Amino acid sequence: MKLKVITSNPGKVAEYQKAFDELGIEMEHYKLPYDEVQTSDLREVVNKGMDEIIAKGVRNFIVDDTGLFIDALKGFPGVWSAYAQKTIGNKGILKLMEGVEDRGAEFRCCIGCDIDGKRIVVVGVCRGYITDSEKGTDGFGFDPIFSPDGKLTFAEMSVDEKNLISHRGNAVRLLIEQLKG
Ligand code: ITT
Repeated sequence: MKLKVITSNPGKVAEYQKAFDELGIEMEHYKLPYDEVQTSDLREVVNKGMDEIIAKGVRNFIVDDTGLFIDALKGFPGVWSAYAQKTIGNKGILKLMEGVEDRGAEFRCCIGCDIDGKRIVVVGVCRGYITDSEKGTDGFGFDPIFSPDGKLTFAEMSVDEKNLISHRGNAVRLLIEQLKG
């Protein structure tokens, strides 16, 4: 079976492909722009996006809305993560965090899956720390400045290593549990 991953981000597709390999489900990178509503709720973004995609006649797909929520910045960039990444980037985030002692942060990943006419929406979380500098060249987005255990950043891990502990990996495990049920 095949699932479309509707995203502009090829890094997400690579992570989904690895995570679904064991189930023999093939991921197809599918580019279909959809409206990401401005709300503080990742689930709402995903549900509204799914309604729009289904209204366009596309079925059997995954959408993913993810944010990095930094404790000391009261959850910023959170739902504005894509905008923050495009404008100030990782260097800008590190600048905002200069001299800040509390480095705690978490990624939240909301997955919406449309499969055989059913809708499953799950959220996976990964807590960790904002590093002092960018480290590593793998992954994408905030990976070089986020470390789940204060040692390696996600950008210093392979896709398999990241999936084992990441927000997306945790969300996929919840999704697979529901798919099996
Ligand atoms: P789509 O909306 O087209 O799927 P996107 O990359 O904009 O692609 P999000 O809105 O979910 O996806 O992501 C918000 C930002 O967070 C964006 O800049 C991503 O690069 C970044 N991001 C998402 N998942 C991430 C991860 O696992 N590791 C690091 N950064 C991530």
